Amino acid sequence: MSIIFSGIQPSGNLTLGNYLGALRNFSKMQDGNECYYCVVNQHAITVPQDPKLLHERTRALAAIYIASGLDPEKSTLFVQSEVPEHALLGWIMMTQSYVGELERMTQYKDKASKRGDSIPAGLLVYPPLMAADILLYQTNYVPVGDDQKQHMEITRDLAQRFNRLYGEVFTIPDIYLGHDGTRVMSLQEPTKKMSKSDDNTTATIYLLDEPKAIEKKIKRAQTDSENSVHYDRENKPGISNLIEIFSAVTDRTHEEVETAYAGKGYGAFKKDVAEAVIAALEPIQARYAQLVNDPELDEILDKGAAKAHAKASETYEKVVRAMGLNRK
Ligand code: AQP
Repeated sequence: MSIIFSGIQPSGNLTLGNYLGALRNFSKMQDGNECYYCVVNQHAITVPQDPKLLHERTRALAAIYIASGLDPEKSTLFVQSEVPEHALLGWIMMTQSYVGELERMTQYKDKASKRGDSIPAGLLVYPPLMAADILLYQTNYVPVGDDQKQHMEITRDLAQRFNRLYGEVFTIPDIYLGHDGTRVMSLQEPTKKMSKSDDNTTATIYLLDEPKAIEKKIKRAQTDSENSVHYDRENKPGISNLIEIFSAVTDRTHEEVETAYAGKGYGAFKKDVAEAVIAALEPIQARYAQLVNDPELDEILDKGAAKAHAKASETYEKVVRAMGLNRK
């Protein structure tokens, strides 16, 4: 049995990238493992958020977790801000981090470059908070998309640094990557990842998009002029992205997809990609609609926060003692 932790920010409407890269792996791991899945709302406030929207999206994200197959009887589902040890250990991990290593993070550089002179300090210290999230549960595996590799490396570095200085407190976690869909790209700029905060909404498939919208976005997805369904990430990023999406939702290899569409052209392929994505999202959307306003969701999150707190406080207590922060 392994301990699994992962989180998603309620910083926008969830995308097909969040689903294929992260969410759908969560439910696959819940049998035989001890799983903690978190709505990381304290990460979301590393950039400004509208309080009303943040509140709504936190609840919506929890409902999407369950709608995507997470079983609250098997996994612990909770909201980050309701387990205070995340912020407490987050501060301690910040004190163990170097400004230079934080400034080298690609996500920090990307997000900071869009904010002129007013770069929130929270963007810089995002990785030590993420490290705290993971280390509190003595996590073995973290299912995340490929874009989080660098943050996972710094998490491991911080854990190893801490253990060297203060004794063996933390388990060193490993990243868990699925197969296809670990980096779903923008439909309009396929060299950039699909992101919930992209201003161009035609570039992104949202999990709650209507079938018509999905069809339209895939039809308009940027490809090339060759009209040949062939996987080549470097030279044909648009069509390769669609092949990856199609492979991921239909459980087929790239080769099988290439063979099936040999000589068929992009129009027919895009139509089938859209149908497959719509079919994959339909049951999630139906379950989400039932759950989002159900008081049962609050019960699940209350129980989840209590269970997560019980586990997190054990680790936090060890950290406090190891560092001499205890009085008695
Ligand atoms: N395009 C993607 N392909 C595969 N996986 C992805 N993930 C995100 N985008 C893709 C995975 O989703 C999980 C949750 O991500 P997050 O909420 O922590 O934020 P993020 O990675 O920064 O995702 P976004 O959509 O780009 O959010 P914003 O725009 O708010 O920054 C992670 O496991 C991530 O790998």
